[in-house]
Amino acid sequence: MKTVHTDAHRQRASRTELSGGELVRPFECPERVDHILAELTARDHGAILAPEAHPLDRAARVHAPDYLEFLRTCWDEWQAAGYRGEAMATAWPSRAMTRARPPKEIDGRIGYYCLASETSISGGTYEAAVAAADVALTAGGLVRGGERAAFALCRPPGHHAATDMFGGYCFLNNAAIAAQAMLDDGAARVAVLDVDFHHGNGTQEIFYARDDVLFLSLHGDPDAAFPYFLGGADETGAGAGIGYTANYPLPRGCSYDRWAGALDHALGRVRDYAPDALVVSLGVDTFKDDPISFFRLDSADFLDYGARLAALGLPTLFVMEGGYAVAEIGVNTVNVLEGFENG
Ligand code: OKP
Ligand code: ZN
Repeated sequence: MKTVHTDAHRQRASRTELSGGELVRPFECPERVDHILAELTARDHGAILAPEAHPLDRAARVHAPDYLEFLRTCWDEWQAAGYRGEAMATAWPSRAMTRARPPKEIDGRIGYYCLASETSISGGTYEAAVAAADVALTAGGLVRGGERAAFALCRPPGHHAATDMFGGYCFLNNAAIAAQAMLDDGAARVAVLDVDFHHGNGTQEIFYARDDVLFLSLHGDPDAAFPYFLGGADETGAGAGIGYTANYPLPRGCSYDRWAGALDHALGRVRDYAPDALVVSLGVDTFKDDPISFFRLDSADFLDYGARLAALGLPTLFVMEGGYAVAEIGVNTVNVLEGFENG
């Protein structure tokens, strides 16, 4: 399987994440990619290609133009305002303050576009996010062009990014951008299966009222896990999209047996939908030693579920999302891809 990758991700090198009331070095760090690349190379997984640049219109198919402009200019405006730290939101339109329109001042504007304040914006964040979208689009193009599967080694991740909101380490929704591009390039239906530990709230929001994308997510129950405010089993779509969202919230300590049972159910839904392609939001933070998650998958389980994905027989685009047990992220990620190829 071919991998698409670029060093441009290194420009996303924020120093601060708000975690437990402290500013810590972000869990979502550049070394994550180094470990995945090392494992791809050690196991001779396949060619590693550079992405092609795509026009921003591709991202604008799922993101609002004013949001893209905010991302592009945020860091410069933050610095121009004289703030010394990285750009972080501290106030936003909430249930009690419903004036939901972007203020002029960047300190307020960042709140309008932010859904979770752990994530700071720093120099190079926008450029890295655009490069990650290019990675997903290029790998998606390979799949549309007839490859059985391709791996988009995206960083920063994307699945929490909504139409006009960033957070949860995500800025542009790489998987949604790639899925939309497949539709725009002729696919009739695409399924997006999100196996990251966290609910793919952004992807769900983007496609919630549509029947041309089936969105399915297995994740930590939002009663107990980020992103907390979306991801319930009762969210099944709206309007024309009713029945085209499926959530599988799972409890703390979830074993592979239980997780794989939910996966098999989701795969049955994908099969019935008969899409032209499958996009997998591939986070490996379901691993037992992940520092911010609470499932119990071990490294061999990733091989096993890779094979289950392959059994669908669909053209498949893997898009990298989370995974914060940095030393094991390479083995776990490549296990999914290898399990798929040998499956
Ligand atoms: C991004 B992806 C840590 C709290 C972390 C944000 C998690 C974002 C996960 N103290 N909250 O889905 O892997
Ligand atoms: Zn995650």
